[in-house]
Amino acid sequence: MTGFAPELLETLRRAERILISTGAGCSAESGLPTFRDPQQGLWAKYRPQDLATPDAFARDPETVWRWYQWRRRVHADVAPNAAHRAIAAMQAQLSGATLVTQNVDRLHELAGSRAVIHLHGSVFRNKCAACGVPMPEVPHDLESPPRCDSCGGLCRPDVVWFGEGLPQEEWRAAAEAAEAADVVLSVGTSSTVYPAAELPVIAKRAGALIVQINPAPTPLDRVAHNLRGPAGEILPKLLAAVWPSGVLLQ
Ligand code: BJW
Ligand code: ZN
Repeated sequence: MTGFAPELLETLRRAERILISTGAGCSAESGLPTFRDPQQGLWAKYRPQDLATPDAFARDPETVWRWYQWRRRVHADVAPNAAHRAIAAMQAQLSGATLVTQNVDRLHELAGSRAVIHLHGSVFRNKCAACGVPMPEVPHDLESPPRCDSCGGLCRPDVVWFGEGLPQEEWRAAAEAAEAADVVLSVGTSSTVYPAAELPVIAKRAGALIVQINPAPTPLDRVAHNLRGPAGEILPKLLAAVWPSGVLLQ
């Protein structure tokens, strides 16, 4: 007895294409704060309009840079958790599994996931704020943003801020995978940030089953099969129930 509905397990076993879509909750058990938790969330302590918009960077690049340097130091110290490992094992089990994440960490890659589609960029990458050219990683204690060799513009993290478009190729691949999916696993996202929150909607419209793994309710609840609880507990159990031969990578 796994506690999962038998029809859910059967649909997952039969699925040829699964879209796994993750958010900050997937990395919470690694020790990274989410954004919208009322106590511990980043947006409970900092104002997104002061730190995560192009205007904020134009007004006060040093403050924004230092905040991301602090985030880099935090991210560099954490390791993947059981949820990341279960997702990597699912990908190894099913060639038709696509992994798309809003997370700017690299924990899926460290857990062994391949071809991760990053919708909101990476906190570790840099680019020029003026001309967009990629810039090299710098020590995480550098206090001020370096200048671009090509145009003299300021260096910024290669993440997607509010009001900025998502990387086109990544968004196209994610939307295509949503159209084609038999099942979407939505893991640890509040499903409030667009256009990422559109993915399960696109998939549902095209006939997919939406499975949500989250300890708290979200706007996705009414269209999803809801598995309430931490991803690091639920995903390994789901993996074992659907694919008993699925090997958890260490
Ligand atoms: C667990 C757990 C455990 C906890 N296990 N679960 C349509 C309608 C309304 C607004 C818009 C719209 N279209 C666009 C917008 C505007 C805006 C937007 O969506 N605003 C809404 C907030 C209202 N979107 C944008 O601006 C986007 N760009 C865009 O649309 O461009 C088009 C355009 C451009 C120019 C001109 C015209 C059009 C860009 C959005 C970029 C988001 N950026 C951030 C920051 C990234 C960099 C950084 O890290 O600093 O991305 S904001 C932040 O939110 C971050 C995340 O990726 C994103 C999503 O958050 P996520 O992952 O869902 O985290 P939380 O904290 O919200 O939720 C965590 C969940 O985990 C919770 O549910 C917990 O319960 C759960 N949980 N423990 C499982 N153990
Ligand atoms: Zn430049």
